Amino acid sequence: MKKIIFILTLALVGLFLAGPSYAAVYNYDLIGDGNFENGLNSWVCSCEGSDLKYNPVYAYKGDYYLSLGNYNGSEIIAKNVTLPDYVIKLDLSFYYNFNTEDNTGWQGEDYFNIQVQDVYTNEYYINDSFYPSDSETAGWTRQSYDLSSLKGKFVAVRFTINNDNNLLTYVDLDNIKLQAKSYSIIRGTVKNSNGDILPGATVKIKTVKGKILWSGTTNAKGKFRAKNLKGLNKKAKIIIKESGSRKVFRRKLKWGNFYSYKFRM
Ligand SMILES: [Ca+2]
Ligand SMILES: [Ca+2]
Repeated sequence: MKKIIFILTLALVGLFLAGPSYAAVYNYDLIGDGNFENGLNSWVCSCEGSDLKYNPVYAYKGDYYLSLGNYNGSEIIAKNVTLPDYVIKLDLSFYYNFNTEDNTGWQGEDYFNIQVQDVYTNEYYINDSFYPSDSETAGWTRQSYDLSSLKGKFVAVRFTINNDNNLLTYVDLDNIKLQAKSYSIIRGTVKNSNGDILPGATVKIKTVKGKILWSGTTNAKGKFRAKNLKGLNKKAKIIIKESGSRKVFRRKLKWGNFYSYKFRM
């Protein structure tokens, strides 16, 4: 019995140590409460509780959002995040609504700034500012940054709004996410028009521009499993050939997803 428990423990520790690096597919958020639905305790914030606004109609997601700025000085919200070294894709994204009275065209002291900074070396990987002269957004606007090259680093993600003493600027923020994503998998079953499974069918998965992402054949059960697929902003082409017939299917392919499709020739 002891031996069995020991082996089970080893297996569990092994699973834990392996972590998501061996998991087939994952897509999860590293920020935590970027939706501001549970207060500001998980953030470092040089702001005020009153900056957290309740408005289920206006909030981009949920009931709350954060409104920074609108007074003489700067307000900052930040969080340190460990970026795992095993991930394939890292995407920082958020929704913001930039409002300003200071539309003078002068790029001065009113600005909205986004930083991703190395906690150890202080190097800035992202240091991006929006000014009143860049004009207001007409409602919630999505902004995103590809942080894939930063895997394994420990970074501060920081949003700052600065104002001078007249003509105020503020930014509403919601739905901040830092998604860690794997490659994707497409599992397919190929059948002919009669509904019979088709073993040995050739399958090629390509980008719309024709670059091959995966190729293989269906097994004895007419199934294939395409692994390690890069995410695309467009649909992928899935080209299936079997005894003289050829058919092209188009299916969406994002990062970190498991897709299961049936294909009828
Ligand atoms: Ca929210
Ligand atoms: Ca101003």
